[in-house]
Amino acid sequence: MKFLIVWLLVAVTVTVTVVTAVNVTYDHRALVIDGKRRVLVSGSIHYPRSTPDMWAGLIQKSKDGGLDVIETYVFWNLHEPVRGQYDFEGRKDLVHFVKLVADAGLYVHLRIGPYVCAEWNYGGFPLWLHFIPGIELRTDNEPFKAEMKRFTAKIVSMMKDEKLYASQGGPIILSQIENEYGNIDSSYGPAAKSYIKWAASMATSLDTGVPWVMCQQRDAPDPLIDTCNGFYCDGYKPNAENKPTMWTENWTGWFLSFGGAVPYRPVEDIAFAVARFYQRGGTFQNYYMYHGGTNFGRTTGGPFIATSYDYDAPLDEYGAPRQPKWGHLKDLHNAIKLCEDALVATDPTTISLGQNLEASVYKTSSTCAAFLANVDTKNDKNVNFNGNSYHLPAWSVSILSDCKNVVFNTAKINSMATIKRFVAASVDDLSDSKAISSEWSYVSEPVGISSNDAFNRPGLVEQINTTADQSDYLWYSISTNIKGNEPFLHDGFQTTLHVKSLGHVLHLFVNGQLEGSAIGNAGNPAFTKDVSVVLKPGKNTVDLLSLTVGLQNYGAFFDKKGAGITGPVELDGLKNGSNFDLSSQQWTYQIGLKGESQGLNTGGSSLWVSGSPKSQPLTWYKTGFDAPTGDSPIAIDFTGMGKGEAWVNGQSIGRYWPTYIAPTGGCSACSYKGPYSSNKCLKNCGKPSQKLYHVPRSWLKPSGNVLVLFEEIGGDPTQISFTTQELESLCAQVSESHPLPMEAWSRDNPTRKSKSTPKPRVLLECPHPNQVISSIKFASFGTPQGKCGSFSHGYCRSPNALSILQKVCIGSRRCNIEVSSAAFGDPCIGVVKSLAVEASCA
Ligand SMILES: *[C@@H]1O[C@H](CO)[C@@H](O)[C@H](O)[C@H]1NC(C)=O
Ligand SMILES: *[C@@H]1O[C@H](CO)[C@@H](O)[C@H](O)[C@H]1NC(C)=O
Ligand SMILES: *[C@@H]1O[C@H](CO)[C@@H](O)[C@H](O)[C@H]1NC(C)=O
Ligand SMILES: CC(=O)N[C@H]1CO[C@H](CO)[C@@H](O)[C@@H]1O
Repeated sequence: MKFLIVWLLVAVTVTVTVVTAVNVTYDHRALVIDGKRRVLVSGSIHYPRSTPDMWAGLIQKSKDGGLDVIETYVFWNLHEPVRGQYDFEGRKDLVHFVKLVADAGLYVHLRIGPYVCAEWNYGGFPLWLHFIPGIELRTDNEPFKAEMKRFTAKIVSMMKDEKLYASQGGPIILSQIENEYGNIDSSYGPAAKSYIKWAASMATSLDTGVPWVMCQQRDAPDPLIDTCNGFYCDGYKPNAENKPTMWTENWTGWFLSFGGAVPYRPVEDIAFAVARFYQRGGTFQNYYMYHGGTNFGRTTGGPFIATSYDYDAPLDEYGAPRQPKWGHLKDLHNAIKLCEDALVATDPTTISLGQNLEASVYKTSSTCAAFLANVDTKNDKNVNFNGNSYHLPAWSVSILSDCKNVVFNTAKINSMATIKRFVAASVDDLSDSKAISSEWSYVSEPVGISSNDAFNRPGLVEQINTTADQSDYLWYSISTNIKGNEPFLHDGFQTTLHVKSLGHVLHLFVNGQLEGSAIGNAGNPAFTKDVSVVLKPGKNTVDLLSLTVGLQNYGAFFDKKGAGITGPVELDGLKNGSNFDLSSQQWTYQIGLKGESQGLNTGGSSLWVSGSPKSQPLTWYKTGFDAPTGDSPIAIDFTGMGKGEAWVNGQSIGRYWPTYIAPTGGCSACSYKGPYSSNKCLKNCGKPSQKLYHVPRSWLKPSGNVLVLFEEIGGDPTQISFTTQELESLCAQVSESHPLPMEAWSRDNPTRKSKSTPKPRVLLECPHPNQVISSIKFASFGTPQGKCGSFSHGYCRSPNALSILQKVCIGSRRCNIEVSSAAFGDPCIGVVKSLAVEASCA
């Protein structure tokens, strides 16, 4: 409690700052804030993908990582689930999020959209839009434009009421209207052009006092700035001479799909892309994502986007810095900021230093900064520049903040690395079991129609039109009376059922038994499923449970992409060669599950029966549990379960699906050198796409928590366990040839602070303030090899590296040591040596 009071006092003092209006404009070089051109670094954090109690920490770690701007989309379907009924509570509290960014002293780029893509359900559009008569989405259509304008104006006026635009003294310096429409606008014909003109003038008319941008929109009308999205944007030139070069989405990694391997992007390549962008005249770039987070509930787009939206971002799904990505990009941002005065003073002069070698110089009478790039994908090169010689590794950029000294090279990582693992957490100190609980209760979900709201239709219906996305689930049910002499029966009562579906998942029951399942994939959600079935004399029921796994979020006319069993549904061949078609018969439909309408997800209701039947399809499970101790982030390891959704104290942690396994191929070693693409670097091949699911600490009480699962295909809940994220190792590997650490350079005078010649240093720091370095697992000065977790000595090594590191580091939270022969003795004269260290904290 004491802690809380102190914290409140601090919060109050911080927020009572004087607000003054800030004038944001732009010219051909940069955004101009209060008359001064600025070089800005931005990062995306989507507020609903974390919890409000995580926000301040995420924003602070972004600031510590060298960001100036936080960018977020606004999620229309979250804020207006029913037309005219708004929701800005909890994770949806946009105003609170923007204010926290302001409290940290950072700016906001508010990308209203309101189409946002974002791997978010239906691209952020509320599903009710689809049912407005005469509507056509994202084109010059009056009903659509009326809705888009109403929502955009609503968000702008909320921001204005809270004085959140820079023009009012708030943090918002930029806003976006529409989103990547230029990628697909040709499909919409001439109406696309008039729609974009309308969107630009509608946005401008809302009079925010700050500039608007459109991303991936070459024809963005004045005064909107057209900006670039992509893995690289260094060739981008805006569509008018008076607009700055801005990069609104630089993909720090890529998103995960159920059924896919886990994508990652090496930091040397991101740093290269960002340095190239500023080298060639860019002044604003945004990391998409800086923190990806979690797709809680049913918010993922798709189909098949996973619940984790980690994105290999500099802050991991749980909010912790991903090292060395976070640290290396921080060093890059510092290096760019050292050059800011030169960057904004003039346009770059670019000169070739040879094949694949390029220097860009920003020089005025009083300041000079240079970027030297080697875009060769294989060979390191030595170049001469301004009378000095520089070594440039392949696919790298060196930044010279005074046109002479290298303060940073994108391929040389000085930052420490960490290895983190999720380890089993016991909820009960007295027991050795890793299981969350051995005491479960359950409710069986009826197979087929159980609700009074069920309805009949002749023929098969499209799913999204029918459910309006009120649930993932739609039952298609039919019964037939079998006499035994039907022409589709073979060998007694045996036949085959053929079901054709637009996707995404199907569970097929005959006479109450699960006879088979079918799943599509992200690339092709549709499928045909053939199941051999045995019917019986008399009445037989066929119950098809069709599921969506996130609605389409991208592409021209994505909103019209259907799902569900649109047929045909047939039994095996008749004597005349055709199949027996059930498609056009009378079907009975039920939207959603009985348990959903009974509110079983909250754990309430008196229907629960104790025990836990194993591997039973369509079962709700419930247990109580105590929170794992400590304050490390928590995830549930769902190994043992099939597919379903999970709720903690009534809040959905998302869809779980540990049985959807990534293909075995595609995970071979990936080099950061050469152009990146979304499937270039993959890990976890042949393993579940996602087995760990984030449980936010703020959703838990110390004890008396309720966990509910709905399992579709069958699993054993006594196998699932809590894990917590723990640090296994801290590492660093720094060469004598690396640039000096950032602390050696001064912002006011971009040349070195001290006249003596300092050396590169290794810096280790335990992330947790209450921990100290407890052991040095490995240390080698010389020619060590390998990487964090598997370092080994090379042919040359100093005999005393381990004892020196032990002496300097053990017992301290951070330690710092020069990488030089002066510190360690010279084990191989004339060879460039490095220091590699692996340590642990406790
Ligand atoms: C804002 O800055 C622009 C350009 O720097 C200038 O033309 C304009 O007058 C300024 N507006 C205000 C309200 O100060
Ligand atoms: C949904 O219903 C509308 C109106 O009946 C129809 O035009 C549209 O094609 C349907 N969508 C799908 C995917 O079947
Ligand atoms: C085959 O027989 C079925 C059932 O008698 C009938 O409905 C169908 O039209 C026939 N198909 C052809 C191609 O004759
Ligand atoms: C054109 C393209 O691929 N756009 C993607 C850029 O990345 C964002 C975020 O991952 C996606 O939402 C876009 O679809």
